[in-house]
Amino acid sequence: MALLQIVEYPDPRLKNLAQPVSRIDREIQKLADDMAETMYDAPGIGLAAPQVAAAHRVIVVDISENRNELLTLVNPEIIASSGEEEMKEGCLSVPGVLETVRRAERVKVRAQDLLGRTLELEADGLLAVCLQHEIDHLNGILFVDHLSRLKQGLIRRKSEKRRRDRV
Ligand code: K1U
Ligand code: ZN
Repeated sequence: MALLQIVEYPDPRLKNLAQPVSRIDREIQKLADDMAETMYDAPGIGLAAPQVAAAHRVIVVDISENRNELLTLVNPEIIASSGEEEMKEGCLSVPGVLETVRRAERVKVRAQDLLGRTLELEADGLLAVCLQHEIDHLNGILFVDHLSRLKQGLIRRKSEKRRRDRV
């Protein structure tokens, strides 16, 4: 397994639409393994392939306290949602920023596992929020895109300064 570099906002690669996975081969399995290692190391509760510069529709999620309930989803899609909820979110691609985002309270997600089996899962609370956040990444949407233009401008400037100061 290997640690991957996380792409940071406002890198334009985060705006790209990730492509559906047509065959779950060794490359996809290795990507998923490396993404899980990268998520646990960060640490984070989720990670989407575009965040490690891979344009595939793959996400990993683990919201468990003991960090031992890994969910790896290929081609995940939200097939039903209901309610509304506001929660504070962070993003490994937007370090140092925590903002409240309004999303659906409950979601039903259809996806494939790494063996290509189709699964459906229903989620609420933090898992529902995390799944929506990660599936947004596959569609080139960041949590900052859910905020006001004013906040987006402030976060963009903060992120650009952070990148400049690091070089
Ligand atoms: O996709 C990402 O950037 C990962 C992100 C997921 C997420 C967090 C909060 C709400 C929705 C989605 C993170 O994991 S940010 C880090 C984080 O939340 C965390 C880190 C360590 C322990 C607990 C949480
Ligand atoms: Zn994120």
